[in-house]
Amino acid sequence: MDDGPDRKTRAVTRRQAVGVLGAAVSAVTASSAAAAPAVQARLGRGPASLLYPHESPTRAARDLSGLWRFQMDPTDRGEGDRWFERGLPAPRQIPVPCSWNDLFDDARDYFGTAWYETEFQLDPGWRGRRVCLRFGSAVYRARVWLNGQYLGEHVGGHLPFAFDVTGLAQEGAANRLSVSVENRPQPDRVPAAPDPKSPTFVATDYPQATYDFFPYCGLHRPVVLFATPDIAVQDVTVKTGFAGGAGIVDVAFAVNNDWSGPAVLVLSGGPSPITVPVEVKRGAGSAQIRVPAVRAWSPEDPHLYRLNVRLGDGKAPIDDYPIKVGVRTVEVRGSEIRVNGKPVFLTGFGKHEDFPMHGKGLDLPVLVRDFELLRWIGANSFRTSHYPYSEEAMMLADEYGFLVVAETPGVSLAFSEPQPIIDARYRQLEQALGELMHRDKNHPCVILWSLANEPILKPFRDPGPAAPDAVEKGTRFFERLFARARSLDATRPFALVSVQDGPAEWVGQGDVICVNSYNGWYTAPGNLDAVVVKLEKEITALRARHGDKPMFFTEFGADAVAGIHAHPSEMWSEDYQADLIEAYWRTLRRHPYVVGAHPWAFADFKTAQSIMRVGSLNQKGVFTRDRRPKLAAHRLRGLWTSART
Ligand code: BDP
Repeated sequence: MDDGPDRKTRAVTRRQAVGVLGAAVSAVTASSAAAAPAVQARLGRGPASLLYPHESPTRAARDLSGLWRFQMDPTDRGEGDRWFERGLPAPRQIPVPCSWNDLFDDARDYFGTAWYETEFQLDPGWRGRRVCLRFGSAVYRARVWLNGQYLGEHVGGHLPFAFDVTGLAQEGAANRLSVSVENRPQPDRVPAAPDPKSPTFVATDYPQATYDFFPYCGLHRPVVLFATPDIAVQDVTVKTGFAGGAGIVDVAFAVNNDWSGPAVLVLSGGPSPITVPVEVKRGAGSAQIRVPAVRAWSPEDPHLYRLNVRLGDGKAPIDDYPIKVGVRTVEVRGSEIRVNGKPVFLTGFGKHEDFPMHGKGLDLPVLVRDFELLRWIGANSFRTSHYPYSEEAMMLADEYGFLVVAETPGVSLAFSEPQPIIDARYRQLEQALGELMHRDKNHPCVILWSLANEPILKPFRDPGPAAPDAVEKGTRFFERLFARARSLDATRPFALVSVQDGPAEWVGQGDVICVNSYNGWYTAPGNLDAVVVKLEKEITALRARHGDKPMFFTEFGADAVAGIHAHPSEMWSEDYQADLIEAYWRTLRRHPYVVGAHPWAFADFKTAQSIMRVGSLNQKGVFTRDRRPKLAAHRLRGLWTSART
């Protein structure tokens, strides 16, 4: 069941068994890392870089998005029958990227293995270059073959993985790419599914998940083929700050193959480009760039500089990797979150990647429209609830100047299960956290890492008691996770998002106290008068427990079915939703140490079927699923664009 260490062993064994170790391939994922070193050592190029495949004079990329062949494999016979060699026996067409669930009637509630297959030609202009294959996200586990040869696998959705396919992808012939993807509900995954064999299991939803969104699956983000020189920039880390009126940009980068030699950093976007030479030693280079009269990145002026990391001594670079840089600082000071030294108040929402037909597939028009609507309503921020969003979303947030709370897929972790299950989840979550922080470390928009959403003592719908040591188990889990996270980034604060009344020992480990609070809905439903009284009590209790740490209400709200109205307002009406959100807003704004208010949610989104979710939708969106404003959207716009802080 555990996708962790076992999987690694299996990957190695399998590779040896089918004799592909001689192939020029290397898989670069934590889960397949064990398979890679032998191959990498011989190639000397190291693992494929996970940097976003931007093009430059030395780099080219080809998006393989489009219609692929697709076949479900409910009995898991595809590998045994060598579909990766023979081709899919009875395929239909599927768009990539996209979830499969909304496309085919028989696939909506299908979470088992499904195969994707396509062919591509290699650009003759890429001859002699290193060629890699990169997946933006596959939910949940993907296994990949090229021309019948196994490349490796990646476990966990929402994060990129890549393979070196130099020499294996051939010029002058069709190259067949085969991918198997599965998203089986399992208790030891993150997010987890409840164990139907547990004596306390009660099915309340279909499909039964532990979290409140539909478990869409498939190849959700672009699959890209990209070419680089053999010696290339492998990774870049940018940290920014200020010294007087100047900006400080610290750049550290890695070059593969332990390369040593001259390089140059070029920062443009100011009055004139700034060039700093660097001596790369054994694959590592670093330098500081001073930017006089810097234009800081901020929500009001999201200015982005462009940094080029160029290997070589000048004219014709060996490699050139471009990245955008926003110069800004973020810190928690007393009860404030400060950006560039100034306190910010976060207005915005928790969102979802969710749209009819596409499911969780990357949809650029929806992304742009969402950001336009966030601007229209007066939001300056959002949370990537409850998993990492696309890299395109993060790049666009840099451009729009949104402040982003970047969240891991650690939603609804429960701590009454046996320790081996908790340990397996820990391993998976630590892997996802590392991959997320590595992917998003250079985005100025990311101002806070959220390690988890609503960890709980026992699953919500489990009628039994929580394990007596559940609090302690969770405390240990989060101590380890926070320590790991803090060791990876010293420039941003960390938090976990707690559910109303969640253990103080868990949320208290964060630098910001993030709380989801549902007075007027799950507690005191329908009673608007009680909302403010209960909320005030909650705020007082949190303050007493957590001292002067900033407090951030990351969720509150009510379902509203668009078109239902009531006066006096009542549950499920647009009026009630608007009134409840306004009551929260006015109450929260009375407390100077509350630094953010994010109504849940930005837009209605698809869920499992249940008696709680009309139309299989969570309707707490202030926009409908097709992005039409409800009354609450207009109300918020009034509050947020006049009461700007
Ligand atoms: C919160 C969860 C969120 C749910 C929301 C709700 O964080 O994912 O969608 O409740 O029930 O507890 O609407």
